[in-house]
Amino acid sequence: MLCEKYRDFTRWTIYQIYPRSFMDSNGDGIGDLRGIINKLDYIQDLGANAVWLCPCFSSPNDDNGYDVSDYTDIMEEFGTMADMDELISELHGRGMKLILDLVPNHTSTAHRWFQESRKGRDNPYSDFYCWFDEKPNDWESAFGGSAWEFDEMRGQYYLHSFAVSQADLNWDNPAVIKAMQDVIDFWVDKGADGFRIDVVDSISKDYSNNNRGKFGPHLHEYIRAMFGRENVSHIYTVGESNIHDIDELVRHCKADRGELSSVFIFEHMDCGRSDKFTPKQDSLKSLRDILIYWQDQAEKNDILYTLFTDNHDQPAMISRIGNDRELRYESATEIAAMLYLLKGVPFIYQGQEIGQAAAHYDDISCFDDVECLGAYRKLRRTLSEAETLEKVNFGSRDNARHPMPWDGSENHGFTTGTPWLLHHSRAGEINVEADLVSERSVYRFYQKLLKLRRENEAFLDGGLEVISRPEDSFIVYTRSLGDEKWAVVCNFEEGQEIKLPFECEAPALANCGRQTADGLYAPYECAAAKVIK
Ligand code: TEU
Ligand code: CA
Repeated sequence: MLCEKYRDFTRWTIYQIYPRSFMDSNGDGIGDLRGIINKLDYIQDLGANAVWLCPCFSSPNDDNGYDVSDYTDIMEEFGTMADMDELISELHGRGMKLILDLVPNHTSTAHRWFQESRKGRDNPYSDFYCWFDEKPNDWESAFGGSAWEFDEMRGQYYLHSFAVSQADLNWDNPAVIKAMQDVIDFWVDKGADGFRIDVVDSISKDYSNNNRGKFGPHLHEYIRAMFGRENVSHIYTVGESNIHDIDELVRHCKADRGELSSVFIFEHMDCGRSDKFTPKQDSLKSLRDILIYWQDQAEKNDILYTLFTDNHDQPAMISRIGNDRELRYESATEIAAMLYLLKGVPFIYQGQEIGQAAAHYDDISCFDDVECLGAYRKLRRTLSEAETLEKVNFGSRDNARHPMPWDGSENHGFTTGTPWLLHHSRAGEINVEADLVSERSVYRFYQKLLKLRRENEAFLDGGLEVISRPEDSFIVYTRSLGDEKWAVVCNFEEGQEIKLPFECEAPALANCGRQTADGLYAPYECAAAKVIK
């Protein structure tokens, strides 16, 4: 049984915004806070009651905000602190929550702390970063090349697990912990209801392992230092972490640990794979099996699970395992039905609700992502331009970061200027306006799905029974609470009809407009129906 606090979090539906690409209000081609304020109706109408903003703090934008230069100020391009205050009060006025993206592992080298730190070994910031006379190991940065950079001014090497301009903080220094506690308190006092914590697995380093020091010896102590404090005990936290085993998950987010409320499990994503630029054979079946495995583990251990398939680092799931052409609507709705009727906290990445497909660019000059540009240079040494572009197109994070297409006009209602990143080549076909008037609207399906989930406790807190077997190319599961029982069906394949082993009412949710209760589910159909007996 989930504890009371976690049960409440299952009532949150979190809409993830990549602010740079969501909505531009002033024509500079870059999304901003005012743009988000202007689109809150759209988010609320969908059925989301919380938003997670990717970093919106001051930053030189080498990694689009994940290189913070001031944690308590707003990125100039996104607006002002007054805009943020307004966004918070607009959200709270609607009964919605705000989740901020906290980046505790590293700062931009433009941050004042780093600028002071590099000056010498005896100032208050000297030990804020991971400085060494000699490289203690040969770690590689996640974005390619050595993770160690020699700084002429200081005369030492510093660690950067990501870009050269993202210096890792030294959490073994109590002053760093205090500084990050102050950042958290600043935002909680302002009204933040929670945080997504970037690469939280990396804050305590073990310099002797070859996993870029992840899961170091003081990890749990440091997480508790952030979130185990009374004044923040009410907030929701979700850690980004490369956890693969259940015991580690339990140590992170069992309620009595005073650490995190939840963690993103990435096993169904390409995240953390050594070669993310080579497509992997995923399918709806493999997604199903991984989801069910973790759902089951979470249930047995009273863990609050996170329900997500898309984010700003990954190609759209419908492009990876579905068919984003002929079966785009079916893929989008089947994945949603299978996922969001499980137990946990739903996360929806901007554009997912209109069946957004991964983007594709024809020329390397169209890309922006620091990671993929590094990969391009490396791959290009051994591959042809065409082969390299194909890989970059598959793995680039830009294919989830293109501007949100609001309509079919030239700049798709995102900006009156020139967008910072090219629109998706299919934005004329896949956009909000077109989706909303379509008979096969993904948005409307999401709306119904989220409403169903909200209005029936069985989906929030009910037990799960999986009826389909691993060899089936469909999923059937039930969620039940007391006398109430719901069946969820997703048929993954052409040429097969599914008959349920029990009788149901006409589906309350279906992706094919069916109203009848003949109990037969057609190819690519997904539905949720109340079980009669
Ligand atoms: O990503 C961290 C992470 O685990 C990487 O493996 C990430 O998946 C990377 O994009 C590999 O493709 C987080 C953020 O989500 C990402 O946007 C940031 O660039 C990164 O941290 C550094 O802050
Ligand atoms: Ca703007």
